[in-house]
Amino acid sequence: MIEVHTPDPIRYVNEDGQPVQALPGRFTPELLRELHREMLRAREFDRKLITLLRQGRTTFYAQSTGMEATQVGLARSIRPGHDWVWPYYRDHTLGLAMGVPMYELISQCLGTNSDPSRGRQMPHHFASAALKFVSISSSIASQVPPAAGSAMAQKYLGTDEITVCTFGDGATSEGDWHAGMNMAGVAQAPCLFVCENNQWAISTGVRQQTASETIHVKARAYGMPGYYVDGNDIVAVMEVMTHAAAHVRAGDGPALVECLTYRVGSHSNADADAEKHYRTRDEVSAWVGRDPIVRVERLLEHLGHPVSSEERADLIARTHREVDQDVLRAEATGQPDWKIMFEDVYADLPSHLRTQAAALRAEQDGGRA
Ligand SMILES: Cc1ncc(C[n+]2csc(CCOP(=O)(O)OP(=O)(O)O)c2C)c(N)n1
Ligand SMILES: [Mg+2]
Repeated sequence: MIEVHTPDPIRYVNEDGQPVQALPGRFTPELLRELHREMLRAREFDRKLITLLRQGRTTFYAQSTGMEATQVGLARSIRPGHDWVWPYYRDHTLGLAMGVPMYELISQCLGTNSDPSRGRQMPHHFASAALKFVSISSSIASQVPPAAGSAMAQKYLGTDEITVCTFGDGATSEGDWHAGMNMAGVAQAPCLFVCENNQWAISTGVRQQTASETIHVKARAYGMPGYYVDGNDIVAVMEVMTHAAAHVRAGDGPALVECLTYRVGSHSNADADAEKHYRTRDEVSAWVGRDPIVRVERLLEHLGHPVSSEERADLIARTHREVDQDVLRAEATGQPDWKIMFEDVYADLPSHLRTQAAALRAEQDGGRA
């Protein structure tokens, strides 16, 4: 039985990889290895994308290093392609684990012709129509009211789909967050709200963010259960998330899960290095010591199924090759033509956009048009 509103985060495995309560039977060494592979793939994706950023091949990226257990664990607890997901900008690890092809994600980051949004979205703000993974918005918490609306529609239509809405700790101070939580609560709509509490909102620490003791306690005010989980323990994340998703799918109303984790790297390339000014080296290294990937490695070792250093190195090399090949393939498709800026929104272009398109054409053609 998973308890609501626990004072401490629910946990199954401690930092040393030792189970602190009986591991549910489904966590076989095979499954744990699979989860380990997915988390490590996402970690290496982060590493490679930061290199691309430094090379100037993309212009924005927000890493999820340190938060892999939260995002992979969530992906494993819902029905990808069936449930609707309203994510936020740090959720590429969730997307990859749900099955967004790496090529598509890289194409979006590079804004090439192979990018489904064809360069018209901010880099790293991808979407997947096939997986019902809604286009990411940079505006904090702006996804929360429409996610509540999406869940209300599901209830109205009587489907067994649910809506999943993710956000950071900082998002919970936005008016949109409260409006969306309230609407979902009143309508008893099937929405699973997931707070990826990485304890910082750029330079604002979570203690400056709210006077509430925790984030999950806020669920009470909106008439839904709140769960508190160790977001660096993938076993705990999957157990709690599966339980909360079942509650939501059963028609028992929305739920909030707060995953306590940590953003190990900088907020984005916008504050690379700046984080040295707002948090201590000791705090960061304490959380590096609680790495979710290392925790699964230690657990596997404890269970007698260690991941060998060769296996680990091979997995890393394979991911790097995959990224390298996808980057070259995406870049070979070329950059979209400027004209597509004016396409796909209006059937008939309004006059002010026609004027702008003509002015741009004249500029592009050096006045020949
Ligand atoms: C409405 C709005 N206000 C401010 C910002 C600037 N901003 C971008 S990211 C961010 C921090 C959000 O922190 P959190 O929700 O905890 O997510 P995290 O980045 O930590 O994953 C802020 C304030 C924004 N994008 N949108
Ligand atoms: Mg945060």
